[in-house]
Amino acid sequence: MTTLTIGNRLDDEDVAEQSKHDRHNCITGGHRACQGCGEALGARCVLDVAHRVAGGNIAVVNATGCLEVFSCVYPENSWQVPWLHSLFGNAAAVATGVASAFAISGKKDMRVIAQGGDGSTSDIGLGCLSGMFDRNDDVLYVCYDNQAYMNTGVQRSSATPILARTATTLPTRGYMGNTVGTGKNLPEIAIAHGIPYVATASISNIRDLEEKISKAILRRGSRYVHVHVPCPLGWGYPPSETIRIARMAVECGLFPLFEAENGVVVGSTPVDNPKPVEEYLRTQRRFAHLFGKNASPEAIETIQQIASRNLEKYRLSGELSHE
Ligand SMILES: Cc1ncc(C[n+]2csc(CCOP(=O)(O)OP(=O)(O)O)c2C)c(N)n1
Ligand code: SF4
Ligand SMILES: [Mg+2]
Repeated sequence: MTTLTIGNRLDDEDVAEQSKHDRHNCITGGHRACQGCGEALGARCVLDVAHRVAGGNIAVVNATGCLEVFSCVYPENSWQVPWLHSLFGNAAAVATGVASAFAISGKKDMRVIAQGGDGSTSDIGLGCLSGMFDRNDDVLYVCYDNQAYMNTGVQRSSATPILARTATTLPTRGYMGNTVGTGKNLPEIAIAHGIPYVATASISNIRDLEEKISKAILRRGSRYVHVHVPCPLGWGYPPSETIRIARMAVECGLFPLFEAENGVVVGSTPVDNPKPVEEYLRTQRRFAHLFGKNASPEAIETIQQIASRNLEKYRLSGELSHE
């Protein structure tokens, strides 16, 4: 059964979970995310479809970060699923414990989801996450990547793009923002562990995101999904642009969409006529110093090379793609 909003002309099985009138609504409205928050939308899409596919048998462990802070300011709480706040760095370890507790008490249908921002996932929580992958613990870990520590005031994380301005990478004379040659690629690190399932997803492609989560939630062992979630406050753009900016990141090759199983990339979403990265960079104040009177074509070219390498590496128009 569908609502009378967008998608109501489609058959039931083709309708996105978010268009169904009986979606579980795991995160109710009334929370305190900023207007246009990509992370709030991403988490809602992930959890509603996971809840459907797992027949309601999900429990969620959440690292400290915007998602946790905006959703549960005491005494209020937006969560409509069993939900546990861990520390900033240990969501993967806590989730492992929760999964073990369900297994030991015979609740074999329960699926555990751990979720955190890019800071908790790629920096302080990476040790716990790597341990979880190493043991192949039965948890789906979802990283909502807004490319900085947003909750504490937009500090750099190891997922912050090179040359971006953050509160701790302020461009000054002779310094163009986040240093070229730094950073980590979390999906690649996850793939290197050889875990059963790894995927990247974007809130600009909700069907693809829902498909990947539907697949990931039903598998056993460690699974990792990395979701690109633009942040209007930290990136410096109007809230109404969140989806367009997320889409542009995919369309220029800076955020490739792919899936991997047991350490091998098995599919990717093709990009027809990739856009120049400049179009994407110009939409956000965090890159404004690369344009204007101190324009740096070399810096833009450096970022373009990353996008071009991604397009080639993940064969976004080649034989591995889904088309
Ligand atoms: C051990 C520890 N260090 C620092 C903090 C402060 N802190 C809370 S959230 C956060 C940043 C979260 O960044 P990220 O994981 O990217 O999530 P986002 O807020 O961007 O969604 C920090 C530094 C903390 N809670 N615990
Ligand atoms: S700062 Fe960014 S991630 Fe945090 S609630 Fe606002 S828009 Fe969302
Ligand atoms: Mg973040």
